[in-house]
Order: sequence, then C-alpha cells, then structure tokens
Amino acid sequence: MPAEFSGKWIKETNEKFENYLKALNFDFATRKIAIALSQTKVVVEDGDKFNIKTLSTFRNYELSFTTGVEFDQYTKGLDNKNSLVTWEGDKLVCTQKGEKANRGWKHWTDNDRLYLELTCEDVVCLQVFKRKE
Ligand code: VLZ
Repeated sequence: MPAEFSGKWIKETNEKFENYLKALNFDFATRKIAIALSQTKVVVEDGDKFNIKTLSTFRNYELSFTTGVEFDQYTKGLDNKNSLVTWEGDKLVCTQKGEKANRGWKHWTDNDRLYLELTCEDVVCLQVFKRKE
C-alpha cells in the first residue's frame, strides 16, 4: 500500500532551491523572493488521481495528473514539458520532457514528512515539508 500523500504540508528545509531556479532561468530578483518564501503543499490523492497545489504569498502552482497517463504542462513562468508520473516503489516519480534536460521530480513520505526532490540539468534540490493537517 503506497504512502498517504493527502494533506497539508509546510516547507521546513530547501536545499539548492536557488540553483534549481537558476537552471530554470528564473531571474535574480525572482530567485531572491522565491527562496525566502514559505511554501505549502496541499495534496489530494484519490486512487490514481492526484492534485498538488504549491502555495505561497508570491505565486501558486497547481498540478493534476493520473499516474501512468502522459500529460502536457504549460506553466506560466516555467518551461513547457510533457510529463509522466509513475510509482517506483513508494515514490511518486515524474519525468518531464521539454526544453530542459534531465528534468523531473520525486515525492515520498516518511512519518510526518513529505519529501520532494526536484531535478533540472545537473541540479538536484531537496525540499522537506512537515505535515500540518
Ligand atoms: O512541484 O514542481 O510537488 O507541481 C518554482 C516555484 C517551481 C517558484 C516549483 C517560486 C515547482 C514560487 C515545484 C514558490 C511557490 C514542483 C511539483 C511537485 C508539483
């Protein structure tokens, strides 16, 4: 039985996030704002369907997908890509084919923590979130 992702999660730590944003061509000013922000993930897991909201006072992102089903992502301010999310054991793994090489993310949970590893080119960013609800 895969881990329970549903809930509200608050960012605790954020390693190499600025490098990640730089790899995605975020400008200096935006990077400085983004790295200082609190971030909240709101995840709804319903069978093989997921909705993930990334919320902050500055910008919000929302992603809906079904595991095993490819989808196109056009996100304002981010690169466009074709994405596929699958299970690798208890990890939710997204591979993204678009303008950037080696792009994707992995999510997993451990007790009251949600982990997110974000990859772009040669940068790997690790975010850790603590369960709030
Ligand atoms: O999350 O891919 O949970 O979409 C950069 C944010 C992109 C810029 C972050 C600053 C992308 C604004 C995170 C902060 C809110 C991401 C997926 C996995 C779902």
